Amino acid sequence: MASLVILLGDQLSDRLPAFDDFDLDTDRVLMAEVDQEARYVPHHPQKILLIFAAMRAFATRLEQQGKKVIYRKIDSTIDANSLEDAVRHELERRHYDRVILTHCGEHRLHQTMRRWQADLPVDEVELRADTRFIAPLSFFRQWARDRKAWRMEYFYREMRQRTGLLMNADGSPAGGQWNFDADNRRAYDGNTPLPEHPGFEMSEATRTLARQIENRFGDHFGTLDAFNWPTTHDEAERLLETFIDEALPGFGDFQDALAHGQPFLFHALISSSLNLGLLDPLDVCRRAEQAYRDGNAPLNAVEGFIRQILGWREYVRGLYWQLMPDYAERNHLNARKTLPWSYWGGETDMHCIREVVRGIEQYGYAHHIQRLMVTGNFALLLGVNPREVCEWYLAVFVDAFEWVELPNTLGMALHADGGVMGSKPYAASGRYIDRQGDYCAHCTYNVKTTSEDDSCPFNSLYWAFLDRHRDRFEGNHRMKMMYRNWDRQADDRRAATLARARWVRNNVERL
Ligand code: FAD
Ligand code: DLZ
Ligand code: SF4
Repeated sequence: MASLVILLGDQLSDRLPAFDDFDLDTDRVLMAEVDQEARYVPHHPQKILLIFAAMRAFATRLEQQGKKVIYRKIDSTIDANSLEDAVRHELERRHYDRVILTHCGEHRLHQTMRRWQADLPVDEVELRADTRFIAPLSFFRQWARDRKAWRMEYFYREMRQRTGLLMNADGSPAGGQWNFDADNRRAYDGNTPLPEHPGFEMSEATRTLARQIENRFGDHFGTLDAFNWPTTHDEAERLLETFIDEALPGFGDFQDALAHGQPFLFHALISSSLNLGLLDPLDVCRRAEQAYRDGNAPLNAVEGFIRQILGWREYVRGLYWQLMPDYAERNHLNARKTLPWSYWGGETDMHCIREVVRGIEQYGYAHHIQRLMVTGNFALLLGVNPREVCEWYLAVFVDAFEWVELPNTLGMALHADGGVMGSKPYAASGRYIDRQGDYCAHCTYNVKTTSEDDSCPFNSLYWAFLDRHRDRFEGNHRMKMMYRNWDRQADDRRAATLARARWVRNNVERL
């Protein structure tokens, strides 16, 4: 029985069940760099380079294990625009009894693959689980079925119990508390030394690939010059090790910080490695826990870090597969505006937007608070249509795959799911951004005022957002205080705020 195992660019793990019964004599692996996957949104050139370089390195690793790999490079002479073309071409070239797939990370491709059983000239198409997650999809499904309201915090507690991570022998959480979120909100003090991230040397072959990508996808937003993402399991391991030794102790305190000229702060930069399969999430969590048990990192840092992976990352994946495809269509706040040009690098005087977008252009990266409270918050307050915002997030980050991008963008940042991801929108004025760091000190806008010509655009937009959606949010007990503050203001002051917000919304390209 000859099998053809299809491996996608974000499935680079040899521990997948797709390899369980791999026969070195008869079976083959197919990997293909294809235009369609690189173009269905205009992916950042660093994302394309990362995926292709990692795929090539992984193919070599499989060959070293004795597996036969058919690898289609992007400049291959075979006319294969899509993954389906590449599979079909191989099935026409050689006889196989069976095609083996791994559950992919996106509904679009999942639907296509489900059709392959009927469409492809092969007897059997078998879809196997993606076991690179800590919670199987069936676990989330059961968990979700048992409750009316889903909250990450409760899912996370079950995951802690299930894995034993940061648990005492008596079943209580380490430190007597499940969550140290309140200890994760300091602005960066400028004194705590910042970690140094390892540099990854590009091979000559990767340099050549970079030039090809430049030529082929040069019209996509983003530059390649500062590319420094791990493309192999060993490099990802080095990145993780450095993070745990140097940055994890500061991760807790400064998790929500924003600092001018510092795109990485104490963040791990491991999301692309996790999502591609170069790191294993449970192993990452265990390593962080060990740092706490050894007295090398404080609990607020380790719990905060583990919560992101064991909690948020697993939760959004479960939620995505539970709610797709309808989830992608949601637009609870009826947001219709188009994305400002500044998100694609267009000129703006808003320092926070400029700084975050410049970081994305250079690295294909922004940390969580930049994504949520700067670019996400601004799109939410402006009322930009979720589809456009989601496409932007999917395109510009090296770690973006729809299973993780969509719930974070549509749900967490835009509240377009009506409160599935979060019980209240993450709407904030410029005061929040000012409190978390020094962006505002570098800005021509005045973060202290609301309705002047030079007032921070976030300020008036924030109040106008509350005003516009009063019917939806006034009854939310977590937002009562905000409405009280708004209602307490004098009528003429509120009118001036709304007038400024109207101007901002109508003149976004002039900000
Ligand atoms: P750290 O801050 O060091 O965190 C460690 C790890 O925790 C991350 O590598 C990641 O795997 C996990 N994690 C943290 N927060 C989340 C979260 N909210 N959801 C899922 N996992 C999380 N993450 C992606 O991997 N891909 C995306 O496309 C993506 N899109 C996002 C869009 C928006 C609007 C927002 C608000 C967040 C998004 N995130 C996404 C989550 C998070 O911002 C990134 O995982 C993180 O910034 C990656 O950098 P890091 O590895 O330095 O993370
Ligand atoms: C994102 C991406 C890109 C840019 N290119 C490829 C590719 O050429 N071949 C491939 O197998 N996968 C690629 N990917 C990753 C897929 O788009 C990804 O597997 C799906 O979006 C599901 O997560
Ligand atoms: Fe951003 Fe407003 Fe601060 Fe300027 S003043 S950096 S626009 S929050």
